[in-house]
Amino acid sequence: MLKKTIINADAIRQKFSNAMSKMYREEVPAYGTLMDIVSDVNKTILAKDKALADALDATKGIERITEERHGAIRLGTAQELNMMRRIFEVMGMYPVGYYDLSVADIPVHSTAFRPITKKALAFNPFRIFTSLLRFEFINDPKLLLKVKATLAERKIFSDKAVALVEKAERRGELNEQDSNDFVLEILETFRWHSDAKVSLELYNKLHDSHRLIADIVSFKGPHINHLTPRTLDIDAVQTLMPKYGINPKAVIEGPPSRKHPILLRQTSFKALEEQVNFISIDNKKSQGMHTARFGEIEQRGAALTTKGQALYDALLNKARQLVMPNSDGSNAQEYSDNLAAVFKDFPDDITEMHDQELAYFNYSITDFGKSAANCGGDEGQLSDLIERGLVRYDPIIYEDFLPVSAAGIFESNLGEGNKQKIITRSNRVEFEDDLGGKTLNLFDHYAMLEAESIKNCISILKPSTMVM
Ligand code: OOG
Ligand code: NI
Repeated sequence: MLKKTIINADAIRQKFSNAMSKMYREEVPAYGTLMDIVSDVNKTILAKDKALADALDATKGIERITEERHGAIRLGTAQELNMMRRIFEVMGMYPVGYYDLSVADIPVHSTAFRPITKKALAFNPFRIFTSLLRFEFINDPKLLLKVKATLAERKIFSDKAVALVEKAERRGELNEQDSNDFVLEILETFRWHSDAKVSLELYNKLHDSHRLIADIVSFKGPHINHLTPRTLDIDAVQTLMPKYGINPKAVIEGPPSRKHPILLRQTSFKALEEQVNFISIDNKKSQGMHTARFGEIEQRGAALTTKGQALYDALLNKARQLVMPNSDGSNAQEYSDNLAAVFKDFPDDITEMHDQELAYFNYSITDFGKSAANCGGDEGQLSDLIERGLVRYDPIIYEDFLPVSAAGIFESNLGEGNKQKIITRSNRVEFEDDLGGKTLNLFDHYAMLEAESIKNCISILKPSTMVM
């Protein structure tokens, strides 16, 4: 993977994440309310659940929780995606994973830009789910020409932003003043604009083709469409939202509630209806409404191995074949009861998940292990070291996304009546061409982190007959 290291990337990312959060709080006040609910729920959980607090501490997770969030943008062209990659690189964020959303009749494919090292994640784990429009799914050739012409005309990065990216690439860092300017300039790319780049007539045509196409093509830039704080108890937040006047989507996406969370559970609240000024033709005022921006929360659990992921996919499919959630919430209880019943086949026990190799784990030396190491090392197999309490393992938290869940989030905010069928065509190679770099493979990455943690334990405890 193309990977440049900018010396103060972590600090720039943190500044940017905070600036985005502040801007979104002003633009979408319900996001601020959601942040407050999440923070209260997280505090309550940590006070109650000593084991969770310990596990988070062992993986250095506690401090990052309240700061943690992801966002999403949707881009129109390969050039935009390419420049975006360079911008994120300045902030130490790299493209991880390839998500083909055409499987859910959504005309985009995506990656998530995020920090990848343990240290960078612990410092600030800000992520941006980034989608690129796929022209091949626009069937009307005339409309396609208009789309291309409209996108070719817009300029989503300021000259100063581009100059600062080039400077960072040349020097390998940005000084304090330049980092502050960089954050301000990039923030502009993500800002909401109520003045559209198209007429109401074209907007309606785009909208009829797919609501997402209208959202991507009609505006001056790729406004941030949501920011998502991480909660330690998503069920609690889902129940609390209506009490604070926020209307959540019908069901939580992803696995059911479990004692030991896996992957990712997400829920969102409905997009705002915002007033838009379209380009006026013949001096007629043309105003309209657009729904794009929403709020979301998520709870993260263990990253799954290919074996665990296959089991998850099979169970989710099975559950969704039995009951699909209605967007009006009329069968929400039935859906979640059914999901819970089907997922009984996924062990909800850390030892079993470990021994059946369903999840990835971070191995670390216990306090007892540290004193043993100080006494000149120990010997034995990894399993012995664990049994004797010298080494512990904790699930590696999943830092990525799930295509089926993402599709559910997209859909809940695009509304009904957009059931145009798309022929699935996954095209990672084309996406990477447009991106100008490779996307990191999720499973390889988690496996590498696990292997590194084992290596680290071995090098400290130095058992003479280590068998893995
Ligand atoms: C992105 C939806 C995907 C998630 O959390 O799965 C996403 C979008 O609506 O642009 O953010
Ligand atoms: Ni999201």
